[in-house]
Amino acid sequence: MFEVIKQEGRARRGVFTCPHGTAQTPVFMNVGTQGAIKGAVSAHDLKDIGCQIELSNTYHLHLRPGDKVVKELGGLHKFMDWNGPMLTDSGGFQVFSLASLRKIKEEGVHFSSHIDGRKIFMGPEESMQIQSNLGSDIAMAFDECIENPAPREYVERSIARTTRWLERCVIEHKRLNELPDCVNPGQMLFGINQGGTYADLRVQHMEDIAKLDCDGYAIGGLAVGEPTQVMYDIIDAVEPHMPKEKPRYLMGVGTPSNIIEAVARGVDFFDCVMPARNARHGKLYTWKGTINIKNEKYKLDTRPIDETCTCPACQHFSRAYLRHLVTAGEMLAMRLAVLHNLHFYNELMQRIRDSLDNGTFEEFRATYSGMLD
Ligand code: PRF
Ligand code: ZN
Repeated sequence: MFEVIKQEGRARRGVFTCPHGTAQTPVFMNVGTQGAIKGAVSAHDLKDIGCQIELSNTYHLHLRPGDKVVKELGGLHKFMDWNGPMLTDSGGFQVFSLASLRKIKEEGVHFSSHIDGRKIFMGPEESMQIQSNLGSDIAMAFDECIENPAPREYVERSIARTTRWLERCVIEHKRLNELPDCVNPGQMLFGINQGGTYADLRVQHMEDIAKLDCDGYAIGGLAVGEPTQVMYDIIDAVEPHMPKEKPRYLMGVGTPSNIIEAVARGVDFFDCVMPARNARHGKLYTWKGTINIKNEKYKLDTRPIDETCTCPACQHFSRAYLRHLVTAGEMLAMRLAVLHNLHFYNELMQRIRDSLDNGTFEEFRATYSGMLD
């Protein structure tokens, strides 16, 4: 269930409810690709850094340990001990970004595992079955994420197929939810909009998939090679055609500025590996911009990463100590940096929500958009 409780321009403040609880939107989903957050962060840590929705990947968990194993162990919530809302991506993106020897056919995608080269087939039905076995609260449709730029003719054929795949997803998803041994019978299904950088194809595809009455809709195929302004223009074009009463999710985006700009254009859900990946490279977020903790100038800096931050790293440790841990190659450095950056993203969303509640989102946007990259 989703309810928009307040609006400022096109920006929406909402409340989303699913079988494992409620999330306040706009929301950032924290990425735990294979049942853990990269950087030695567990689901318990997620609670401490303000995470509302955890995101896992169909593709990774299907390869290892196997979704049937996870089902036998009671589902992914129980397996990783996260009892809050959870979304699983369909594999439609990971297959395209990680797997090799890929062949796209009408029935689905044939590919080789990036772990051991084993030949695997995944189509809409398989993706729904895997996500059903994992027992997430939100399953994502099986789609083709087209890299930008792509020829118009290719995009036309691809989105027609992605629509047919969605029709198959809807049927299989319904069938699975009704099985007596279903892990999470209340699992929802979100459709995914594609169409490359062609605004008219994006709109046409959105109109086609809106007819299938999914529980929410995502914009996929952005932040995959196109300039930032093109991404904003595509969101501007598609948004008016997305159902108003359903959540909207911009997949795999992005920097804090990208998120603020997408909220301004009516997006409710986000996810991105960027904060965790940046943390592992020493790039840390502060409300005055990013810093690189490896820099010599932090050698004697006794301040926390950000003086206003309440994360586990900033509450106890100095920049000097963190820099030392990074330089010495200690694993703790990675863990503290990831906790800080994820906390920063969750706090960013909290501040966006507060500004929407207070009717000051446009002021917030003017202050921080463009400043936080
Ligand atoms: N499709 C799916 N997952 C995704 C994407 C997509 O297009 C993207 C694109 N930024 C990220 N994750 N299924
Ligand atoms: Zn911090």
